[in-house]
Amino acid sequence: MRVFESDSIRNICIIGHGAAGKTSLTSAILFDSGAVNRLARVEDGNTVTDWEDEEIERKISISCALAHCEWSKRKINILDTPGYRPFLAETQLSVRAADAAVVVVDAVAGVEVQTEKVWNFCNEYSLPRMIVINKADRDNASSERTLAALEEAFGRAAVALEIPMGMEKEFSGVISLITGKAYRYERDGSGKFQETEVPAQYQDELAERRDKLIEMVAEGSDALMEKFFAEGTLDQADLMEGLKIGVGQGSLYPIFYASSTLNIGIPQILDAVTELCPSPAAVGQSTGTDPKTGEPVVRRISGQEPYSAYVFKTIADPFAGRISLIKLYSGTMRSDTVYHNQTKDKSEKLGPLQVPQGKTMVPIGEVQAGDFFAVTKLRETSTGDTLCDPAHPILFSSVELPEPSITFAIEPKSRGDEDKISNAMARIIEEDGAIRYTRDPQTKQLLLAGSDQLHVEVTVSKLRKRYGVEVLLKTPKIPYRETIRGKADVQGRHKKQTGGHGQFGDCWIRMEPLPRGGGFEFADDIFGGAIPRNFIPAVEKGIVEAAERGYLAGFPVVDFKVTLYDGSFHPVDSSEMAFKIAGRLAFRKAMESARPVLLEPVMNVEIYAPQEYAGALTGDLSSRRGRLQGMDIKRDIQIIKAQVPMAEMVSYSPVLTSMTGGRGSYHMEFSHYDEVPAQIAQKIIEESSKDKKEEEE
Ligand SMILES: Nc1nc2c(ncn2[C@@H]2O[C@H](COP(=O)(O)OP(=O)(O)O)[C@@H](O)[C@H]2O)c(=O)[nH]1
Ligand SMILES: [Mg+2]
Repeated sequence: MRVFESDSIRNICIIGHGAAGKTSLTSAILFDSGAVNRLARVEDGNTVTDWEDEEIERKISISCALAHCEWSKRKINILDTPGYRPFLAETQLSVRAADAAVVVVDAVAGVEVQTEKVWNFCNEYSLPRMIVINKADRDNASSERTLAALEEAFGRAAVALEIPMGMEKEFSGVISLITGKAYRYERDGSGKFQETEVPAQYQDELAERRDKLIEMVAEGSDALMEKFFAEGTLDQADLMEGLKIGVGQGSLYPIFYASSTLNIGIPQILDAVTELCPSPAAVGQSTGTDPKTGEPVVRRISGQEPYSAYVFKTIADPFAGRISLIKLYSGTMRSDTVYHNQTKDKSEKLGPLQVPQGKTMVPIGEVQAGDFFAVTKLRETSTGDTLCDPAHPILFSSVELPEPSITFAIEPKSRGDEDKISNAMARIIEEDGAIRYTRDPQTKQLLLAGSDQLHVEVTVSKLRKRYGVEVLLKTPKIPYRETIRGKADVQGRHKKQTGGHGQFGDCWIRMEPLPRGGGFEFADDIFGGAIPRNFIPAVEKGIVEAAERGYLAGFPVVDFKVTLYDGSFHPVDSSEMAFKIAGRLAFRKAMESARPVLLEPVMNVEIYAPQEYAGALTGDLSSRRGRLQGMDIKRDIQIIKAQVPMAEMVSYSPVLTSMTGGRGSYHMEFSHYDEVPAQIAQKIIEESSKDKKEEEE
């Protein structure tokens, strides 16, 4: 493997809505550039970048995958990314690492929900973008409609640099506005094409579009504007220069056409990647922070600078172990060398550096600034870490992944597998930071949370296939709680005479509600030694323990205050144990008259869907006891904000999917506890006494 300098490298991520053809485009790129010797297909499960078992089986991209090729003596690093919502965290990681994005849209479907989402990821990093209208060969593919949708979504800056020759079954190639030539392709997947003069029927359109393009490009720079005014046009070199500036500064999103499966239009896209997208050297610098002061630190992307690198992704490979994908920002890195992990403040030896082609690793002795590489079996290093020269410290910012929106309980099929699950989950989380694995302290269930049901199912499938643990997915138990609405003033008295020593404890308590979230308060109001000091904590302990076990339905009692104000004791028979029991008795007696109620967790929910579904969605929410908090519209996407009891949301994900044809998504987080309406509470209480009976039987 050759070593490439930073001006000969392009780092691109291929992003877009699911099924737009990103993996197929990557496959065609690898074939046309000679990196692989066959045009692999998603359907055949043999593409370089959908290499994980889960991806092959489901025929969708789940993780981002790194591949590379050479084109015009440049090395192009390609990150193929998922486009389905449950896996967009991976896409975020890729966008973070790339220097430019190729946004793929389907020529039939146009701009879709996740197209906008991934576009916004690029906005966050001011990433230069080009657009590929793929599937130009499909029935109902339309150039006009797709261009209009792109312009509407992304503005006038989205501008075609090509005219497609025919669409749908007739799609046979492209005409370049830059070269003014036509490229006519074989339709056999070979990628063979002929460069020809532009057919007569396209000549007027070409001239008109080219003039418009030149004018637009000239607007992007003062120097070009002057030339344009002086000569009425721009020559080829100036046009290219202007396009490059426009793409680099994000004022221009050039559009190209392709059929990835018929292998049409790819070389023109690769020319554009190498000529218009910035190399790391052209990007110039990367900003991080000083680990001590938090002040910004700028690092030039150059081999002359001290080394600095960023770990953008980890793969938990069951055979190779942990694989770290790394972008080297500055300096040079070599195989089998000790480097400093600034994030963890530890040194770590990197073994052989490797260049991944999907799952295949090619060893490389050294890597130059701007390039990507992989290294296996790092101990200390995880996704988001910075490696750098400790004498020139810098920390690069990592990606903040979205919080999960759906939670399942998992139960091992065989008892005793819990430790195995914990170990396996720790590894899965290394590669998928959008998964959460916890144990609910109240319900004691193991909880697996992800962005979507599919996300959780894929994780369960990884557990089975990679680590041999089978688990069942269950609806998580709702962590209900109990509280009181009224006050009580009661006595708890424990007296027992067994053989020699008796037991005696006696206390008087007042119980009253606290505001929501108030927890538990205990006040000691004993005067004159009615209960000796050393027994008072025992009374409190008895109450706390009883409150944890619940009164109505076995859920912990919260938000109440107990004041211990009187009692009595026996000089011989009183003990801590006796006062603990007295406390417990007092608690239960107080609950009888303090009007106990059930509390349930209520979630803040945000739902995103096209406007047309707003009515149906809000209707559904009110049937789930939801309270609408507000509506918002962000470009055609309706945002519905509501507060909904958690119990009503556990099965929401599939419902939303079916109600919106997969176009809706939602996010929720815990808001507060609220009283359960009486009728529903009654059912929960009945259920719990049934459960208890079953347990006892
Ligand atoms: N007709 C046609 N089908 C395509 C084209 N590109 C991809 N596909 C098909 O569309 C589906 C999704 O493609 P894939 O590359 O997995 O999309 P991704 O989710 O964006 O990676 C697969 O069945 C592909 O065979 C294309 O240019 N034309
Ligand atoms: Mg894909």
